[in-house]
Amino acid sequence: MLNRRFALACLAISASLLAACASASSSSSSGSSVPSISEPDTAVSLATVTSDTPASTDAPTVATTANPVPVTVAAAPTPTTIKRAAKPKVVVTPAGATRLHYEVGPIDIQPGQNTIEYTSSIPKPKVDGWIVRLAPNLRLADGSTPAVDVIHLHHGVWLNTSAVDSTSALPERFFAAGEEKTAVEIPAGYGYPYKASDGWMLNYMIHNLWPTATKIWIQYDIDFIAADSPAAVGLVPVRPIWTDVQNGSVYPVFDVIKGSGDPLAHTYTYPDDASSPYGSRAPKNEWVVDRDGYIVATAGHLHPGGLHTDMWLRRAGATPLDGHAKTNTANTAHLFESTAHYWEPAGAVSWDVAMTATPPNWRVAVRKGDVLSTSATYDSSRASWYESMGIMVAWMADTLAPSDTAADPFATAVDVAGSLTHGHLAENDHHGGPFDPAFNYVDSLALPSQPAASPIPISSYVYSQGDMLKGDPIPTVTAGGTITYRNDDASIGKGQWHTITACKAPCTGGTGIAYPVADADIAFDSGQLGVGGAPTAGRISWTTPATLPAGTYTYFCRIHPAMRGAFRIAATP
Ligand SMILES: [Cu+2]
Repeated sequence: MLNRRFALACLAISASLLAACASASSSSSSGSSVPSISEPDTAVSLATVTSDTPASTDAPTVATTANPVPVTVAAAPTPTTIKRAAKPKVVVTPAGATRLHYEVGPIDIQPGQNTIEYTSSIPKPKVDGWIVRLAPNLRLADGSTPAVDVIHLHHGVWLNTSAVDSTSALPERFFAAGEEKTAVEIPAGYGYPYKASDGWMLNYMIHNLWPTATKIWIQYDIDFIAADSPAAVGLVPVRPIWTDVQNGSVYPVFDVIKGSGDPLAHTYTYPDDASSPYGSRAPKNEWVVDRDGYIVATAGHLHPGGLHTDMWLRRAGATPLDGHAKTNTANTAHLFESTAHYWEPAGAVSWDVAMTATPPNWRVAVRKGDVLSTSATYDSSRASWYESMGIMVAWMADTLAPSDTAADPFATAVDVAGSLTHGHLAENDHHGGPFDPAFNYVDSLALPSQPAASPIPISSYVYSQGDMLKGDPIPTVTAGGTITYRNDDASIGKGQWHTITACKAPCTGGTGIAYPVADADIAFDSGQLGVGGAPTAGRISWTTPATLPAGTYTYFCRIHPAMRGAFRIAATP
């Protein structure tokens, strides 16, 4: 009971106890405390320019171009204990490039935050030049990388407001990452041209899984070749081609329901397996190539449960190659599969994953009028995956670099295996699942019933009836009846949005990046109860389906997965 009280206090009352909860339930430093140390020199206020590292950017120097020596990265995202066979890229700073380290922050993160935010400007290089690699991360005030089950980057999109995006009526989206922390590498001989006068902004969604405030810094390392550097001579410009199964949407997501999709493969591919994914509108996952050119690189972004994203090319009248075409789709070549490699011991259920990117010599010739598209495939045997994404950003050039050759994907198979963009990350090591003594969840199946309140409020991160940390009787209605939940935390601050999401009973394991998941055989999900635009449901209440058969149903909050509860449908009054 002490444990239960302790945990309840964690969830409901005390920020200082919460810090203890978070660190007790996490194997690495938690995001819940803000040490009173002075900030590092590079950290300045939001939306101002931090220092470049090294400071020589304004007058760039190139160590050597005659005998370039790859420099092993010191400031790369947290490395790297490889637990299983995998071959992540050896990350080196390309010849002639300088690694510039930038941070946006401190960003004040409110308890339980899961909001989409924008900055009007972010730090960027001070001189004209070329970007050849980008890698993201987060850090806390003490410099540590937060554990992913404590706080993480749901997604970040870097936008160039001085250019128009090629595939959507938006500023040019030139880099995106989520908690899979995909690094983008543009192959040797190419670069993304950059002007110091370009405007940059950042769209980011930081997910705080615990009800405690903190501060966070978004970090990004840019490998940069200054325009007046000898290494810049002859570089071929590339532009970002953003493909996305929900391209142009403010919050480009879709749901994968357990058991849906291909019944043999136990996978769900969006949009292929969705019924009317785009209604009567043009498919959002397609882009008509606007001029002849060459795709020189791509990599994918997806969420837990995701298995791979794929890039396809459709060409009128072309004959696809056997084994390298899209099933049941004429004239379509498979360009690349970005594969999710899970270090997660439980499999494809967490952020303990890295994506593959195209190999350095991969070049594909495309023609004006070809249709480039993407799809995303998720596992649908283990769980439902709500608010999932499928994005592939490609880099396209008008001409090839000297001595490069490109393949016609209808003449030569180009869907070769990729290489991982990074190795295992230590911040993904708290998996959850086994009993956690700090959170003594009650087995709801063994508890008696009580009449369900109407509605059942959710307040201070507690389901007022049936919360598993309270162990009180289970709110119950007779079959055919419904139970309504109301989120009374929804309007606190910028919004504290809870869900009621089915997990397999008893759903009492410790919280981590791999537990709980929406693995109940009868799936239900309330959406994020709040009124705040995406990602909220636009309402603070949710009612259980009247069709649920008799039984005891356990659920969790997808946003704050330490929140657990249960309700019951009785066969007879
Ligand atoms: Cu919640």
